[in-house]
Amino acid sequence: MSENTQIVPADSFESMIGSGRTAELLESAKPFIELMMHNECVLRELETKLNILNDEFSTLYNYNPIESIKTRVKDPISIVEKMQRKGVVPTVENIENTLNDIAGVRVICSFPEDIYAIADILTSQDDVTLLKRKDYIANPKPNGYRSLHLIVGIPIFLSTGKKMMKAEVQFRTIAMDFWASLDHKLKYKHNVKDPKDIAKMLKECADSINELDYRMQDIHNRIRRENDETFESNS
Ligand code: 0O2
Repeated sequence: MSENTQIVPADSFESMIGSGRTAELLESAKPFIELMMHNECVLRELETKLNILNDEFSTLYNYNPIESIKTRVKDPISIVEKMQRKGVVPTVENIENTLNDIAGVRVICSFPEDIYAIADILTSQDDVTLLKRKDYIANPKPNGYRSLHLIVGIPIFLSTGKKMMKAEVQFRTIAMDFWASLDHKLKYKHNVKDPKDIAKMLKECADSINELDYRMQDIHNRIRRENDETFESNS
């Protein structure tokens, strides 16, 4: 079965099951299942790298810059929908070449400065290549969405050898994540009475959250500075 096979041969799907050709169906799905497995591997590698950095910060500076890490492999329906939006036939090969976010990692940081620090350290590692960077914190989307998005290239090591993979890493503060979850919900609620008004309120909240993030950052920096000064004067 070639990698050019469409992942969902819709016309033959039911007839294959109906005619007892389940084995054939499973065989045809193998390249896609393999692709999903490879993306799970990338996620494990990235999650380990990020956890190591967090542990190191904790040991060296008594501070955890990462609050939490979420990972997900994009679900098949979202993959097909995104391919359709991009006007590309969803073969396994095309999916691999077209989509950068089949593997997705969301890193929730305490403060904006942590986002840039962790992103820089991650992308300076030998086996991580920065392929694309979208800074929606410095340049928020018109609706108020803020996050730092990186597309990274990273190898996984299989029995057959090394395979280069891609993943999207989204960095946000806790407050940005709180905002994005509510905004995401709005996307799927189609019977909201006044979506424009809600969008306006969300934009106002995004701006307040941004101000709050930087005020909290200032307080945090001040506490650390004063703590360091006290430590130095006592030693
Ligand atoms: P899901 O389920 O979250 O993965 P490109 O890949 O460059 O062709 P794309 O994919 O639009 O273009 O890239 P972009 O702009 O970097 O955004 C991709 C992801 O960022 C989205 O994934 C969301 O997770 C998140 N995102 C972007 N804009 C918004 C927004 O306005 N609100 C919220 N809540 N999230 C946003 P998906 O594929 O939409 O879905």
